[in-house]
Amino acid sequence: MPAPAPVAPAPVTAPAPAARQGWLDRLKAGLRKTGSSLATVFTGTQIDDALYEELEEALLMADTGVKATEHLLKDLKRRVKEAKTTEPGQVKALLAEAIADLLRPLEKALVIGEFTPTVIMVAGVNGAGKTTSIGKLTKHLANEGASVLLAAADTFRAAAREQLGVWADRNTVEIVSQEGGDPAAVSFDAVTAGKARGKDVVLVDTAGRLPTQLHLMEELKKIKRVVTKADGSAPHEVLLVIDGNTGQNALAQVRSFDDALGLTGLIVTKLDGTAKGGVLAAIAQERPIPVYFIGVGEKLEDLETFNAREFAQALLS
Ligand SMILES: Nc1nc2c(ncn2[C@@H]2O[C@H](COP(=O)(O)OP(=O)(O)O)[C@@H](O)[C@H]2O)c(=O)[nH]1
Ligand SMILES: [Mg+2]
Repeated sequence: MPAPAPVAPAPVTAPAPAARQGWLDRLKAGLRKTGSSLATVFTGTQIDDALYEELEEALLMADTGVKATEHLLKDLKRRVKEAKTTEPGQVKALLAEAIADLLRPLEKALVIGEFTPTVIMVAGVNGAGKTTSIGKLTKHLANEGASVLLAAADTFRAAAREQLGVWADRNTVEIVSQEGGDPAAVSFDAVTAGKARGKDVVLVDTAGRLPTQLHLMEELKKIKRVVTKADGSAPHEVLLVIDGNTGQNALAQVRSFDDALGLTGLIVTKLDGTAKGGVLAAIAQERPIPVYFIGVGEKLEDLETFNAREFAQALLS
């Protein structure tokens, strides 16, 4: 069998404008809980200290964190002064711009095709949405013509292997899985197989763990080392999946996993129905790791590329 032609390096892009509009509506709906308390701040008739105090409180309640809240208030006051704004409604629009500017460093596309395969390791706490996001991402990649191999390195529970297997079947991609196997060994086999079979992407699903479970964090480091043994340039991406509902706790996870593994990107899930969507601002302020994708639901199409302006506007719409 001839080796498949390598895909040229390309960002995993956003869908066509019509589909993007549908996504924007879902994003707005998803962020409504976070946004509604922010929006009520601007329903008064004056721009006064009370407005800024209310805004500070609303930002903190949305888990924006003290530092990012301080930064946003200062930046907003400067913008209000510059624009000589007198309408609270206009202040809201200026806040959207301030938030977009703060979040912009998080905007980055996941690029595949530079390496064959591009090896992507996925980590996070239990239930954050790792396996679901991998399933959605596989679909995304397959749509763009990339061949994907899944590695079931969450070997603790049979159910976890089966869950990934369902996503593999649904997307008709291959999976490397081993009953009761060692997660590092499964990852090694998958990367080796990905190279031999000329796959474009190998996605490694790992078991959930807390940063405080030091032996499990060591295991994760071992998986990373062993992946490098299978392919000297891998892993090309180390992604952390965080549950947007966990607010400031998610920020703590970003810090710990980054210290342990050196993260290259984030996937933020469950932004639908959360009142803590401000956490992205806290991440931008304190540990600006690119957000490749955000999730606003359980369906396949509910994972999309992150855009700072869209996010800020959806938040304050
Ligand atoms: N509402 C919502 N649920 C999600 C999202 N992403 C994942 N989930 C759900 O979260 C639960 C845990 O997901 P799973 O992928 O198994 O988490 P894992 O333990 O990190 O692999 C499942 O019920 C998913 O359907 C999201 O963006 N929004
Ligand atoms: Mg899982």
